[in-house]
Amino acid sequence: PPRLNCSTELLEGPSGPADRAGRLAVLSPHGVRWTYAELLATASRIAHVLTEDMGLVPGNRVLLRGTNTPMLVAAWLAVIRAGGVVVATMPLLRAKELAYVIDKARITHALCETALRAELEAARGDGGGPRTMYFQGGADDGAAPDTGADLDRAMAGRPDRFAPADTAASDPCLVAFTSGTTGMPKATVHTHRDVMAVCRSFPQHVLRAGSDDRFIGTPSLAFTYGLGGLLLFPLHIGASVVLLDRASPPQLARAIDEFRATVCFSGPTAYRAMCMDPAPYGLSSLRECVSAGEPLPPVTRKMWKQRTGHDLIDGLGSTEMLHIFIAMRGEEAATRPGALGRPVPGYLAAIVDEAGRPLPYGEVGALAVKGPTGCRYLDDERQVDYVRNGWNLTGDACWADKDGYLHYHARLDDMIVSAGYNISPVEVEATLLSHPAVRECAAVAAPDDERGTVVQAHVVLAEGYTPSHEMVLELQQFAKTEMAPYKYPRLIVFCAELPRAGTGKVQRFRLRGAVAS
Ligand code: 3SK
Repeated sequence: PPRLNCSTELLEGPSGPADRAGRLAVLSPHGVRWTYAELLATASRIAHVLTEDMGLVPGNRVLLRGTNTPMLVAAWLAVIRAGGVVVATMPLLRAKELAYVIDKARITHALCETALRAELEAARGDGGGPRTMYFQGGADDGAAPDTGADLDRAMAGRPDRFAPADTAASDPCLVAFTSGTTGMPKATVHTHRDVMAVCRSFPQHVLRAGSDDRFIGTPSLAFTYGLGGLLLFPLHIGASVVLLDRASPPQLARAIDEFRATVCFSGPTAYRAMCMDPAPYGLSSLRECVSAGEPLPPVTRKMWKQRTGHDLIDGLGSTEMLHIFIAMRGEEAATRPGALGRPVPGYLAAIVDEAGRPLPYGEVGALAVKGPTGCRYLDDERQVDYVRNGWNLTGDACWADKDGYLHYHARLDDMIVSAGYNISPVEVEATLLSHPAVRECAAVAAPDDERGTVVQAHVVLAEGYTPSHEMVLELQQFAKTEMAPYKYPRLIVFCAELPRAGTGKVQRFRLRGAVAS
């Protein structure tokens, strides 16, 4: 419809609030268990504070800063219900990065978890910055109330209904920042209609979930992968979601067991770590597990199947497109080894050359996608590089087979060209990960006088293995027997961990130029 406030569909469902009022909506390991009626009441109270105490008017941009908690979900819905635009930020952001967001997105208001206030206050500086209120994060575990939580106090006694702002479907409701894996994050703008479009594409056509499901996962709600998987998709179908403010792989595994979660959204590194963890957490409640954010190595898919009996759904998405636009269910993976999947219904994909011409099947080129959630950058001249003739160039290099399955090659920025060979870091990483000594790894190009660049692998060793010259030789020998030898990592760096953005994605630009063993 031309008039649409997406908070209404998310909070009330297609047939009104009475239909789902008593069902559980959000839960947390700190004891919160809100029904849909309680979530609607909390979001409504926050919307009253935003408009009546903080002076929010439709179109204002509101920075949200918090870990994944029921209160953050309520704040997200409240801003949109009041006609504001949510600008959610990663909890790990420092003052300088927050100041960039405040300036770039022209933030007028902010809602922040009390535990994360220091960096936001530093970003606001003496000039005051956005009008800000603080909340406690929704803990209900008997902890003493935080005296700094002025939002929690202001909400008390406010009406538990708030008439949603009369917004157009094409009005912006979200400004999402890209993860900054290559440098300065870009701001992407999404509308109420975009939000409903992602709820009706991947979850309806690929994920098989219903109102009895219980969602759980690791990505921050500030990353659009987490926003979809842990807020939009469960609420849209009236299911429940467990929100983890801390979500290391062991914490995730414990919570899956404790809450009997059925649908999980996470990334390859966490799935792999849960497989390697000797703790005997039962993961038997899980039915549907989605992996995105980073390419899924075939060995991780295999390990997960052995550990849980379930196939992973692999997806490729982007902040620019809001959520997943190419995906494959695990059952298909058996007959399509190595494939990434096909366009999610609603989206089209093409592999094109530099001039935007379609390439023949089998040839690696730039991935272009078209769909209902296409990208609009906020004040950014890079728009012309990213969107051409209505097609979004995602920055990924892929190839397509004759049946329309896409195969991932690399991020275009990350491709390694060595002695004239095009090498995919994804393939090098997948190979090294199939060696038992390798827990995590990332391959990048390192300068080399003779070959231009060579493959440099950064390796986190699994427990029980130690860095040594012999280990370098063993991994190199292994790589040469598993792949065409020109792809083997001529340089190997051992490290304790890989540098990652708040989304969990490896920040390869920080690995380039590292000194090898
Ligand atoms: O950036 C990504 O990898 C991603 C994946 C799935 C959904 C959304 C995003 C941003």
